[in-house]
Amino acid sequence: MTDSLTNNIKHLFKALAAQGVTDYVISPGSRTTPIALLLAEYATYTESINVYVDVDERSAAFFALGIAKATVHPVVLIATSGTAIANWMPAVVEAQISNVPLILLSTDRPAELQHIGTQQTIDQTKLFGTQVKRFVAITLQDAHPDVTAYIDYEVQEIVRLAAATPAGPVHLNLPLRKPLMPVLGEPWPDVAAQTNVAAIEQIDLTALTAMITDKKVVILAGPLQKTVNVKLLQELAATKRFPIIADVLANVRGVAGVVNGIELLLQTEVIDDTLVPDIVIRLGSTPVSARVMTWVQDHTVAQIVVGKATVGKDYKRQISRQLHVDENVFLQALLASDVRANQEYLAEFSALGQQVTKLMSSADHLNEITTVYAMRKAVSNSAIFVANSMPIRDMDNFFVPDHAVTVMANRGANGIDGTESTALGVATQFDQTYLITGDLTFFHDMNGLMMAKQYQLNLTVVVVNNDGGSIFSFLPQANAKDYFEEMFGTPLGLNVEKVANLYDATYHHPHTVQALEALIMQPMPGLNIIEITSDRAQNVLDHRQIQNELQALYND
Ligand SMILES: Cc1ncc(C[n+]2csc(CCOP(=O)(O)OP(=O)(O)O)c2C)c(N)n1
Repeated sequence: MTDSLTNNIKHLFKALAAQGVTDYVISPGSRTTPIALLLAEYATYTESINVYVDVDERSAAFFALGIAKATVHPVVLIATSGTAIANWMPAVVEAQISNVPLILLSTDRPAELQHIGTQQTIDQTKLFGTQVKRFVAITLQDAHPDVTAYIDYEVQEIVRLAAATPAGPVHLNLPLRKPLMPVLGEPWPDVAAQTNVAAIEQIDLTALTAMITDKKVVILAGPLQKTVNVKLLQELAATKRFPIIADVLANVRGVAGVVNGIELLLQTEVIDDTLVPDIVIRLGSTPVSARVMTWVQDHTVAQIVVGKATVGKDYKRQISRQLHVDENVFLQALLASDVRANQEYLAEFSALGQQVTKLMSSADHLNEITTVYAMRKAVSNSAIFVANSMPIRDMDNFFVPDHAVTVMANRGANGIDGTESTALGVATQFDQTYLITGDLTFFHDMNGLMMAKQYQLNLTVVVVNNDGGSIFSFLPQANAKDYFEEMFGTPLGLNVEKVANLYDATYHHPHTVQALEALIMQPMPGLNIIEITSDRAQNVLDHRQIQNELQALYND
């Protein structure tokens, strides 16, 4: 006969399913026993349920983050009590800032074993503090029908809350008393779905369109959630002809009127004051380019910020007007309006972005810049996950895709941790995924690579190996020559090929742009690691050279 533990856990899973949750990432442990066994049973008879087992909780959390980023749907994490769940923290922080829905199910010792020296027992109450949208403790071994009804209700509410804009993580702590074995092979209950109906939003843009017509208006598209329909944004560039300064994570590049390389253009001072906009319309979260935000601030440009998760997120405090509306509703209203852009302005502005691309197409030496440029050859409909440090900055300047691809990164807290794991989480949702990363970032989460083999995921990792952190060579501490290498450069001297062998990856080491592009442009099954040998000092010179070339184009 089914006991209360088994029955309540089944209700927990069925309540999650009632809200459309399908993906679970679980790490092994004893306290999770009834949850793990019933999840395995549930997945056996339910095709839509995907269970991933990852023995490293830090990687598991980033893997779940990757799935949730790619699906824009809550993903469940499950782990045992103690330090296991504390390992989730970095991914939880990233999810909180970048608005990714995660459902954290931590198992715990019961109340009578807390604070009295019990093994593997830590205080899990509100462990993630302000990083989660809600903390709830649920007792699963109480036979009272109210408890089961509460699980049906509250678990569905928790899923709704995680996904509600701005999305983010929620934490359910599950204290469990021994015996922990559930009853297997019994029928499962049905749980009725709670229906959530969102109001249909509208926005009146009469005042705004009058304000912006014929003005020098720029749309600044920062990193955008996958829920934003970038086709609307591209249509806006094509039909209304507003220039769009597009962050690499806006996924809107490759269309006329869309400008890339804003950081480089501002750094080289090739944008003169006649091109300063009257008004900036900003969508998406904080752009990769820090200079573009300073530029808007320095010229006291009026800034209109659109999007429920974006409003209130202007660290330059330059916002003139905030539109608390879904980005798609705004874009549709702007497309339907009779607003006109200043046509000369578009022509002058988009010529700038083309200059950066023109420079790239003549570069033929394999280095860090031409490596990110080669990523444009990524196969159609693939995903490119970009590591922090120099890869995201170089991609932001130089990447314009040849085909439709989805570019993602962990740009909430900008950590160099969990990178392979997030990329592999993304890889569960794409036929082909790429990761472009520096070597320190690569070694930081190399354990995450084991999931590629476990689940036959197709990931091509491009490791730019300059033996250390090259970003610091661009910063003032590079002048502290006596201490720089030890404290910032931090060369590890590790062997990428041996890592490839450890994780059964196919290793490649191209030495020319053509050889790299030939690898990138074809789908590659399984785990592939492409090492690009670089040099930190040379990388600084390469960046200076391209800045000089860009300036020379304008001085001619
Ligand atoms: C978890 C975490 N630790 C430390 C940092 C600080 N940090 C930023 S970039 C960087 C170096 C990264 O080196 P690498 O991955 O080799 O990339 P490169 O700088 O060479 O492009 C470090 C340590 C961080 N952002 N996140």
